[in-house]
Amino acid sequence: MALTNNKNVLRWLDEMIALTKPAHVEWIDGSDEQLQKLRDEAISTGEMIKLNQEELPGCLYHRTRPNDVARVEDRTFICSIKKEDAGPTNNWCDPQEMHEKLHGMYDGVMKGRTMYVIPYCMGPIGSPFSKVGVEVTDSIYVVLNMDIMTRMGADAFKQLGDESNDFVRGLHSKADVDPEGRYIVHFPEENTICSINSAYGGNVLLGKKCFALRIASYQGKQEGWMAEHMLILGVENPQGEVKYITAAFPSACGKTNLAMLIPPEIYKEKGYKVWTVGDDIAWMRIGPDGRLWAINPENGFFGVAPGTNTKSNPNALATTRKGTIFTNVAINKDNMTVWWEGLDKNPPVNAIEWKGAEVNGKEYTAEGNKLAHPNSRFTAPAVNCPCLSKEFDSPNGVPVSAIVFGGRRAKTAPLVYQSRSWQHGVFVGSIMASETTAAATGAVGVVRRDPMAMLPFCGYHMGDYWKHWLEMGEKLGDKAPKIFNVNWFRTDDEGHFIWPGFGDNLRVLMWILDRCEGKADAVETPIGFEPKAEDINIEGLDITVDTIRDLLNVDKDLWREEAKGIHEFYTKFGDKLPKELQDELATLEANLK
Ligand code: OXD
Ligand code: MN
Repeated sequence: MALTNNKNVLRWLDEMIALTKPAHVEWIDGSDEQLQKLRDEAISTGEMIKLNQEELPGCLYHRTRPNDVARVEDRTFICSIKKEDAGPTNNWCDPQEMHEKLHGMYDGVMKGRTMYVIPYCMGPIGSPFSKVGVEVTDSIYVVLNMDIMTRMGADAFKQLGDESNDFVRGLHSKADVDPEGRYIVHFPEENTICSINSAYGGNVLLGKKCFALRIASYQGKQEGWMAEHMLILGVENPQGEVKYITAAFPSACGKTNLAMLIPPEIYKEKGYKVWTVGDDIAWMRIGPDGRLWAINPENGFFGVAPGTNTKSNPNALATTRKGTIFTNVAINKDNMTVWWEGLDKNPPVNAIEWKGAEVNGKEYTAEGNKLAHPNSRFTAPAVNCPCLSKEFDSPNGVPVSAIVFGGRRAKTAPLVYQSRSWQHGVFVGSIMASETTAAATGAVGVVRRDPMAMLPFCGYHMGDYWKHWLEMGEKLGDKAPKIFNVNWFRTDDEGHFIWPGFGDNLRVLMWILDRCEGKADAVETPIGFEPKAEDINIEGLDITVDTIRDLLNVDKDLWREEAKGIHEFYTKFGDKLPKELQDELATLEANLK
């Protein structure tokens, strides 16, 4: 029975049924009973594997095809009506042409299968920030993941109401999981996403990257708000006041670790705490008080498993101990628990590696093979997180004091610096870059520019996106959050990381928050304001003030090279590059003379 009377939903659904021709249609109401039935069915067909229910209650395992293990940027399209609206950093195709192509591929694709109709809400139900999507899919794996990652079920239709047409249409079919026919397509002007021939997380959980970043960034531009690839965390001081920071880093720079960090002993003793609001996406609006407020539109964490352990991120590990779906990690066959590289130094002897082969895990890894795929994942409910913020479900979100950008740079970027203004901060975000981790062997890696960590996720022209950032800054005026850049990844001449990172990153966040409250000094450098070395608290650390001085050093020669790289990058954007950013680049160059 239909879960809504909304004619816009019903009309679209009729079209999807006529196109894909499923044998059955099942509305997902999100009830425990329905989800249990789907879990049982997926276990009986082998789509999901039941893990040890004593050690990992409610946890399931799923393995994808070896050709289907990550997001596919080269098959991801933004089909705006005008090519220039997609910009030079997105694949584009004419919407009509793409619809025709996809139509042929979706025609009858669900014959003999069940179509699941998933209503879901990104953001807390009842929040003015929240938006509704409907995903139809032929995959139970998608239904069970969407249950964890979103507010899924009948309540989402309450949020939408009976008349509204403001919902994102998502059509997914795993089809034959054929990489040649794999497409992840966004039609921003039609509020529509089409995904076909993949059954892997980021390509098929359409609420996440596809909606909450690509479509939502476009909506934000139209409606005056921002959808960003940012974590949200709160730092509580001993007086019980909590200040919030959002931070954007390219994929694989430790966003989940920072979002869940455990304060160093000296801060813990004094009563400091860190609270997680989100680890990947922030939707931000100007509140009635004129400040910028953020929500996490998601309801769970889709985290990279390898490298997660009791030291790097005990909170994430604890979050995965119940009600979690593991994808492409390894299984310990003796007790049906999970394992991945970096969990501990004890790979299971009787292991099932991620592709499904039974191997001696100790020998297999000793030969240099990986038991878990490097992009294997956990899908874990946010409520499991020991440090989940009590504001997680707050309809108004949290007020943002600071926005932090960062990347992985072996030499160029200092540990931390502050932008001179919002406009300069937009420049700092626009020049974000990361180096490939060849840096670990001493060689400086290849620089990949990833402005605001949004390069693969901005649903429109990056030049227009920067303009939108500048306009938001104008509206915020002196209530705008302060903008910073951090780099945890500077290396010494042997290629070793100098800064301890992980929980100790709080020491840098403390300077950032002190700056926001006017409590800390700064020194001016060619690239922005830096802390005085003595103002980064190193109590209890094995490093000296001189090391901090080194970490803050701005090498003018390297920055002159950097400026050349920025010029080159900026030329891509032609006359859509805001003049303000051109001016900021000129200022940087003048400062480096
Ligand atoms: C992610 C990513 O999966 O950024 O979050 O790639
Ligand atoms: Mn991400």
